[in-house]
Amino acid sequence: MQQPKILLIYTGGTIGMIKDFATGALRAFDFDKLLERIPELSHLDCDIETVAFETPIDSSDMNTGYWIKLATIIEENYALFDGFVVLHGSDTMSYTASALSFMLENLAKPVIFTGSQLPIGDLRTDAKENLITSIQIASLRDQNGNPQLTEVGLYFEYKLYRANRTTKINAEHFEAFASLNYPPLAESGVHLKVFKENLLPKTKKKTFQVQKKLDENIALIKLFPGISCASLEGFLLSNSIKAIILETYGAGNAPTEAWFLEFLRKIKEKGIIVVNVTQCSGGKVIMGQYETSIALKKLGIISGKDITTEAATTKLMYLLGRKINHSVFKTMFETPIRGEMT
Ligand code: ASN
Repeated sequence: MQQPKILLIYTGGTIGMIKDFATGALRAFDFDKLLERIPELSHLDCDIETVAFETPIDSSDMNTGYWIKLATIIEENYALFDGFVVLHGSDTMSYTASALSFMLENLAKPVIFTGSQLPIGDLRTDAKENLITSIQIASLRDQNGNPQLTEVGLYFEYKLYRANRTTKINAEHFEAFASLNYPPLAESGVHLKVFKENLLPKTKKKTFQVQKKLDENIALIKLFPGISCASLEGFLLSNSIKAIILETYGAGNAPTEAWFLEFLRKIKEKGIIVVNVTQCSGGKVIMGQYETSIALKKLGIISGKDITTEAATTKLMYLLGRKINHSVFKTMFETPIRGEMT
């Protein structure tokens, strides 16, 4: 059997950064130098080719244009490679990886996102293990020689997660990501263990395609005690916003004050879609469990169930981009399409 072919896509992030001695700040550097620093890559049982963004970016500069660019690189190379590893800054990695999980339709090959907390050149770097194991995961095959993973994953500090279930939870620890509502897909220790029962089932004979229309006209409102009518009024005046994610408390609870419910009623009247997502990193929205969410349910607000804010944001952009009809939008959003909710 031929060795698996893996395409390594470098977008930027700490993994490929060096210290600018003039300012002391970290900045992106040339991708070729990244490979020079990891000679171990040549010992892996796969053929690796690389492609990099012309100007690598800190992931805080990530946007939908870059998502389309990344998806297009995968699309153009899809038939030529058995798996893809995306090197990305950790700050917005969960957003990009979630977006790609929706944009890459009928994916039948692994796309593994990884990065690091310390630059590759740092003595104590976490970059090497993250990169090497991600490539090994992308190379895994089943007994028929087909890719073992057929979804977008995120590998960091010994764990592979379903990408659209992850959130960056720590800016200091090597264990920077968590997936509180879904177990890991694989774990790396002395052995690399894949938990097959947690993987997405393989797509059957449908053609791989990339959805590149994303609608960015969405907003995110995070509730906090003391939130005022004045701070939300602007949303009622906007003519561009098509959907709002409401980050609520606990199991999807919100203030019951008359002004707030009136605000939501007017928002709905304007035809703006509202999705209820919890601020908690674990657990789910159950509208109607508490009195404080009954009104939201009555208003026909969409339940984000146990979706992350990252996945909710990108799923909204994806569904709005597909111009899903309002009458079925709620059902479409509340139904898992890439294993992003339970
Ligand atoms: N600021 C960096 C980024 O997200 C952080 C990192 O990669 N660890 O690009």
